[in-house]
Amino acid sequence: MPTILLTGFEPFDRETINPSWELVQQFTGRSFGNDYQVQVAQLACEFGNAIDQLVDLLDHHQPEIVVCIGQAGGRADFSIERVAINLDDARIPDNAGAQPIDQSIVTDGPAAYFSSLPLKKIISKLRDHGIPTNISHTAGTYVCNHVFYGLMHYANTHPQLRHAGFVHIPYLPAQACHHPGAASMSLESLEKALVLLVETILDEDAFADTSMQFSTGTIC
Ligand code: PCA
Repeated sequence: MPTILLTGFEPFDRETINPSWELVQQFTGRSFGNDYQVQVAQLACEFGNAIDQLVDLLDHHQPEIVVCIGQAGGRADFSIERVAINLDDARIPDNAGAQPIDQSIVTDGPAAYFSSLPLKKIISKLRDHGIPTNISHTAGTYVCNHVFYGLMHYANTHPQLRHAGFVHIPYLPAQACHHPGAASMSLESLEKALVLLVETILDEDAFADTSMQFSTGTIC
């Protein structure tokens, strides 16, 4: 039975919840299509350990599809990350107290990897359903980018992992109450977005459509 692995993170930076884990837990025991079984897991917000946990999960479940999800407090959109870079540069210590600065994630690894999710199709589908979403060109340089890079590095040598990527999500409303002015997104909207995202990936298998000709680029 093919597997879809969804991961979220434990809380970090004095938060008591992490929206990514609140979201991913909603998918426990679910399936998609005729036979895609979902596995969910929580990753530690720790450099090194988080990738070790992820690699154990990948080796164990051998998923075809992996979407790792993390909190991006302050962002307004459901953000599909496009690129993971080979760099740790932590503004704050992780949950184990580590604070790597200007370090490679994989020594001699490529500078960056691109997501293998059908980004434009996902954006288009979610927008059609009224969910504020965008492609992001940086997952930062903290634990989320670290895990994203580790995931794509693994995918690079495991072709059976056909679609892998990372999504950053806003605060939940309960968190935004403690960050006046910060954007938030309800758990219901996040759940709808993630269902549509997975359905779009599965739909991608049915037909190779190259017609998505719209830009989500930025100009500095
Ligand atoms: N967000 C952090 C790490 C864990 C999380 O949910 C990040 O964006 O790096």
